[in-house]
Amino acid sequence: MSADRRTEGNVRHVGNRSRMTRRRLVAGSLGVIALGGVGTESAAHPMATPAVQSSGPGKTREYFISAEEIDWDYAPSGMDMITGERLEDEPEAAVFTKPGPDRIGRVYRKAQYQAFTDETFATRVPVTSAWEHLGIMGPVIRAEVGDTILVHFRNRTTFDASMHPHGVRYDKANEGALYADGTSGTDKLDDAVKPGDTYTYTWEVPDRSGPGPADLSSMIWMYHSHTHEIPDTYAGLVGPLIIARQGAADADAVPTDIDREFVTLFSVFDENSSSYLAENLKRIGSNLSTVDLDDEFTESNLMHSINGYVYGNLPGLTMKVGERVRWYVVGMGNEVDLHTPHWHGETLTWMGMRMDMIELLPMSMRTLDMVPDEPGTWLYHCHVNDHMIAGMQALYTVNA
Ligand SMILES: [Cu+2]
Repeated sequence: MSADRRTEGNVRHVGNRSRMTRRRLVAGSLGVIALGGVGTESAAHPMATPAVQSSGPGKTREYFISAEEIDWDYAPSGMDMITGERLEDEPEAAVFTKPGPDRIGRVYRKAQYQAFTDETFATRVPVTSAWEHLGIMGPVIRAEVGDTILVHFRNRTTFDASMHPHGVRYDKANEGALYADGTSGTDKLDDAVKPGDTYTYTWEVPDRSGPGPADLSSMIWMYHSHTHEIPDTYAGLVGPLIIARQGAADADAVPTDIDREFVTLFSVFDENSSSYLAENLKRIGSNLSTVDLDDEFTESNLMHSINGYVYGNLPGLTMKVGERVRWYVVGMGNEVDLHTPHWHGETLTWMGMRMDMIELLPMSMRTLDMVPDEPGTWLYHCHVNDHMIAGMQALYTVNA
């Protein structure tokens, strides 16, 4: 079946702190980002409504996206929304979220891709309630097979950055990745966009970039900065790219056989390796030469998050009974980033199989469908014990 739906679609430990030794990757400082949403308020219409040139198959979808520096709060409520306790009252949660001498706490300088309305980069495309759950991620970039995507990227961070897409078709001038690939001149300009500069990426969406025979009517790829990939992505420069099968989408490239979409990113953001480590240390009156870079400090900066939120702070995962809900679930990070997202209360289908969890490795990209039939507020969490304790938990709500 092509465009039709073949799908239909806790736990909390208070253990000791014997967490596994994690690698310290105290990288230097590099830098960068933010979130952008767009589009109509309709639940099915995500992001930035791109400027569309021409009509019919083969539209050109034009986006204006900048990398912005922001202060990001991993737990804006100050609460563990799973237990109802204050984070500071929970020893396990306080490890990651409580600021103090030589502890950054829960607010970090980060970078985020944000969508703007035009080439002036003056007016941000509003993030609608349907997409506030994207959190630290950049705006959804959308296309239908046959389209061309134009992204005007402005780097408003203090470090070189880029946009590197997965899955779509690009040449060497549009790959957005810096490495010794034998290219030179204009083929290098996309690799590292300087602070203040703008670069336009052109990405094509041929058949091989869209849903395959066993895929649903749409699928997800990721885009991220790949100038200094590790510090760039830990800084926050990552976002979703959703491609619909030709003929299976509306004028905005939104699949017509679903009612709602969610994108969730499971990643242990290693703030020790972010472009902003030095900046974050400076803010607590410390620096790389004076801070005690011991295991406890390193541990405190491993933010076990879903879309950049910990301990149930992820907002906006709200739907209704009977809706056709598509979940795009992705992973990112290091060897600790083996995640097993688990939905309480409902089931999903993936690749024609029924499940209530899915396995993720770094940069895994999965598309699942759900038709919720049991109302309630349900736990949605990584099932890896260590990750649960460290805050990789969220809630989603199914309204009757
Ligand atoms: Cu996990």
